[in-house]
Amino acid sequence: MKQTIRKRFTTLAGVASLGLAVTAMAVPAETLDEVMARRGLSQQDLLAAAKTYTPTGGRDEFIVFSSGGQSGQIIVYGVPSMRILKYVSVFTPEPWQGYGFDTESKKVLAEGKIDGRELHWGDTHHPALSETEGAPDGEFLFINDKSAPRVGVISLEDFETKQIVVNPILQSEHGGTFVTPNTEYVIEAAQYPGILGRGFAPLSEFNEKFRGAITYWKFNREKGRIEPENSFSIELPPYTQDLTDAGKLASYGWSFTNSFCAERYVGGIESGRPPFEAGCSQADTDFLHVINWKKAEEVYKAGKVKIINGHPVIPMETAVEEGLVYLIAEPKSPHGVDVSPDGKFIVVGGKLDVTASVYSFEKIQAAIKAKNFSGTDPYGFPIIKMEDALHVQVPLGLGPLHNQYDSKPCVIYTSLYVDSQIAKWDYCEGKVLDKISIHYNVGHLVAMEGESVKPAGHYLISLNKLAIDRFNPVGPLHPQNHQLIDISGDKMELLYDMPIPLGEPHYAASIAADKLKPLVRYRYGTNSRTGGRHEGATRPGSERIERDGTTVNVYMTAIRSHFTPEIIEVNEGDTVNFIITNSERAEDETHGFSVSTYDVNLSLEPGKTSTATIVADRPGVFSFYCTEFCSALHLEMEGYLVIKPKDYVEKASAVSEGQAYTQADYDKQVQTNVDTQAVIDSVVSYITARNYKDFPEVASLVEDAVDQLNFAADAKAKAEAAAAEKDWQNATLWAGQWWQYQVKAADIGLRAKTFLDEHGAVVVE
Ligand code: K7E
Ligand code: CUA
Repeated sequence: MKQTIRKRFTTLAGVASLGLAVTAMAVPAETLDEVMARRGLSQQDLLAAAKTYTPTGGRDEFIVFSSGGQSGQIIVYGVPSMRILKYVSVFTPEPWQGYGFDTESKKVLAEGKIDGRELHWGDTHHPALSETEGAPDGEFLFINDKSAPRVGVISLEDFETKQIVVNPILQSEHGGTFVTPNTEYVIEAAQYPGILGRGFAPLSEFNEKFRGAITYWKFNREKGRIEPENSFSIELPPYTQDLTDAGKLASYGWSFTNSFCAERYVGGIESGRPPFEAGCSQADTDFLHVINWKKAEEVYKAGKVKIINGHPVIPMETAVEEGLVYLIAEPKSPHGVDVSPDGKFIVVGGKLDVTASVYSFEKIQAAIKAKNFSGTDPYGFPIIKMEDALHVQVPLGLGPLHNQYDSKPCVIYTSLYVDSQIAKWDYCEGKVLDKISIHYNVGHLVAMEGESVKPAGHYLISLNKLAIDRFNPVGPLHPQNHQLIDISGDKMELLYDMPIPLGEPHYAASIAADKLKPLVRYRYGTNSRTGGRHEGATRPGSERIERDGTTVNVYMTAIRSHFTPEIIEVNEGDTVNFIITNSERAEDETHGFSVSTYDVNLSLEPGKTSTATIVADRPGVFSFYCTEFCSALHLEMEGYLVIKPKDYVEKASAVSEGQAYTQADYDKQVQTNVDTQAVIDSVVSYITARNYKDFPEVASLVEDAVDQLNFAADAKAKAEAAAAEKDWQNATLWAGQWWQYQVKAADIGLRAKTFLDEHGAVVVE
């Protein structure tokens, strides 16, 4: 290993001392025409490639947050490159990021226990970005779990899950998460009717006892948390509420929720009854729920609620009395409901119908004002006649599901599930403009900022349910297929297929990349899950092992390329807390921490403090190491957890080393270090002769290199002190450590130099 580093380092040093790297004139092996012929590519393919290909170091224009379906995660990728950037784990452990392994994130996952039961997955459907005045602001992200009624809160400072709230009254949900235009509330609507508060009633009492509901979770932006104590729900009939959207601008203060199975059918195929699918799609219409949440907020604040499982719920009678909820017939089994950018129209996809229905908010309000109702439903809610609320109904094709808006006025895209197509149409005039076939069976689609008051246009992504023949086969379970479509022209153009091997995508939210301002490093000693300082944050020099009865607290630091401490001795039966701070400031210098066979796995990003706890129930000598290839001596970033058996009797003896060093060894190492320093000096003068301060990336690399050189000076002092004592063993080893720090400093320096060369730095006086 050492040999290799020395060799590589000499090469680097050679380049550095030349001052300029030599670029060879490259002769391409094939011409563009030859490549096209060999791979069978058309001009159109080439154009599509040019629209998505992002050269090394290039960045994307938009960032998409896609639901990860059954994985309980969120997939983050860039558009137009379709490169996956991250998985954000919400309801499921994710080892790489230590989520569900460190104590801090375990606490977040534990918030998601339902009635005391730990859940190991989530069915994520609808991510929603926090909004300011109806446009995504890049601060927070929310997502629901359909299977267990939960909502996750993610901060986009670090793309980590900070909170999971459990809905106290629902059994399942689907119409979440959707936010109101200033993220006053995160909306979560029920799916399958149940007993509010998760109690029991026989299915024979379905109409009387089973209920739906919609929850308005209060979001506190300062704290970055949902406040369950300031949240409320509205009780609804057992109509199987589905998707939701919040009104905006013209319809601010209102929200809209679909439903299916307004027939309130209860299946029972096993006893000879027709199945749910028949009974739930028999009637021609279901109900669009039109809800005045602003007024509901007042009713809740006035205390006109019943408390179910500790949570305030506005009862149906009150909702009727106060005029909070109106129903409008909508074509049967609809799916998406999407409010237009100006808030004036609400578009509902028919799913089992061939039309999309455009409702006018103005007409709805006029009907409410004139009390122009066709009657009430069995629970007393007034019903607005469909024809009184409709602006237009447009036949689009088979299975209209979800809608997204373009930057062009009146232009909307609707997925056609059965036809496997996307329709582009004009919802003001009610006419179809274009259609494109996709592969296959599209569910949701996402246009860039396509649900905001000001959609960004450019791209549309089709989130497909099946991939069938699009990719190399990998067994019966196929990857999902996200298809990128160019919508900048009159005709939609398919650009790219992206397979995702994680879970079914439902919805995705998108945002202009420049609105995101994530952290590069944490403030020193941050508990990333609370955002505050970690009580166990440890500075270099104050690492320690503290025992309190049978609990051992190990306050550690991690930095290239060692942990302090490295040898940790405990007794069988002890509880050991490893509280580790990554003391790096350098960008992307993440360390991992694992303890063999003890299921310990931490991710320590620069500045972060994380904790892992084990009960030392198996005596032995357990290696621990860093799991991220953080530096040339990453493999040496190791240590031992010594768990002494209960009956072990200590024998006093020193560590016996495998190698003895002499003065000659010491002198040789010192000579290497002196030579190395000369190289470092030449790199430093190369950098400082240039306008490096104009490049923040380089300025922080220089900061990091200075840190390493300070560590080198410290090791040098230790080496020289040992040499003065003629302790050649320690003198040689400390001189070696001095050299390690030099190598890191030189490595960083060369990275900085390359950056300056590639970004046109100029010589300054
Ligand atoms: Cu899959 Cu919005 Cu849950 Cu439609 S949902 S596809
Ligand atoms: Cu730290 Cu590898």
